Amino acid sequence: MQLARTSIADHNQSLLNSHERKLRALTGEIANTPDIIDKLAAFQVAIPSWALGTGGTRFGRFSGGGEPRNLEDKIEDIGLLHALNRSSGAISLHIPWDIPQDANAIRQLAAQHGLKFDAMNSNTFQDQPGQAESYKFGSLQHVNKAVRKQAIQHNIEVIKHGVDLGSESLTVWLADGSCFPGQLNFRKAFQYVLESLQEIYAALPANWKLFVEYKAFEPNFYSTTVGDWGQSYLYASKLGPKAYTLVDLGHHHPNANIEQIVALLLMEGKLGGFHFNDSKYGDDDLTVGSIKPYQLYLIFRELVDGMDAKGMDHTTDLGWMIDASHNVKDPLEDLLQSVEAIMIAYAQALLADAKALEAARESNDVVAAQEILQSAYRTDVRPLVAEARLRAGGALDPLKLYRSAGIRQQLINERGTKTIATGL
Ligand SMILES: [Mn+2]
Repeated sequence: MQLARTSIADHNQSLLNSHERKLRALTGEIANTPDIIDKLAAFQVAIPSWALGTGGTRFGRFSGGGEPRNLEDKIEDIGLLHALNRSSGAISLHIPWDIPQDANAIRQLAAQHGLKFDAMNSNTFQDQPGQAESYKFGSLQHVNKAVRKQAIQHNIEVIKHGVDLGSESLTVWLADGSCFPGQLNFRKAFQYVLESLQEIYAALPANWKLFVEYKAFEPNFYSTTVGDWGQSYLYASKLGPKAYTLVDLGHHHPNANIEQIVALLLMEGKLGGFHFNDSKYGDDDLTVGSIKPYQLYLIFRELVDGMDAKGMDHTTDLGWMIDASHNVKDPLEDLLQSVEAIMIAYAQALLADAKALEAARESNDVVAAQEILQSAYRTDVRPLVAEARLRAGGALDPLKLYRSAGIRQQLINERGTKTIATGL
């Protein structure tokens, strides 16, 4: 289904007076709102194809109705999100869950919805039917060369699918590691992964980037072979200029200072991509900004600061993607909430007075530094985010329109109540 332009226009008309009143109050207070609104309107976050179906846990999965049945449906769902918020203009695919039967047709369909193909994701954390070798004891780290070869070949296949679709990056996340002390020779595992990544790196087209994603634990619980940003940085540095670290917010030990990690990776020119989600305990993959919105803001502050220090383009120089999934919300509503949380944190980060903050630091005025940071965080920037959406042709209140237009019911009518999206 496609959202009629008239329904967005009618919705916006009904909220316009109230919106303009709130916006005027903000623009009267803040000097650089035109610049902030332009940056917000340009910012795009990729939606992962696996987040469009209801996620599950180790214990069960409770599917919702009208879930996408295939890649075409997934693109249509992201097209709906993008029509509503104008900030979801890219899709991140997972292979083998989303292998396109006809890459040209898929490319055209995505273009019709104004969508680009963001990073491709490989999968060596599961065995697929008919696969010769098993990943039970790892993939790129495996002691058996035949297993490593199979995993390398799979990643090269993923690059080929990505080239056909116009993607320009590959994200490698490995489940490799060990569950028990003594199981693994750490140095050998590192070397095998490095050599395997080198073969994958050699297959990258000239304009491509390789993102090495780290994760501290799970599914292995004693060691992970790309376990933290230091290890990822080590791989990325040894691989070469096209390799970068990818930070997933949920892949750290509890209370890790992610904003500091981000600042240093940016300083070294090795931050490539970002996976947004939120968590209370581990890799909970909850809605962005639902648990720790202040941390999200602090991370964005470092992102903006670090990118500005290097003259980077906020929209295009890093890969921005949501990586979340859970089992109690309508996935499309959840994604609208996540994108909104990202835009709010970005707007607050743009709002913070960087010059005054630096001056406070230079004079060791700890109190002033905190006041400057928190003053931006405590500003209700939602009218700025809504204004950016309005100017880009989106809805003033995407979630409200999604509900009032009965989009989920229409999807159920089209696709049925018992559809199950491919993926986890
Ligand atoms: Mn991730």
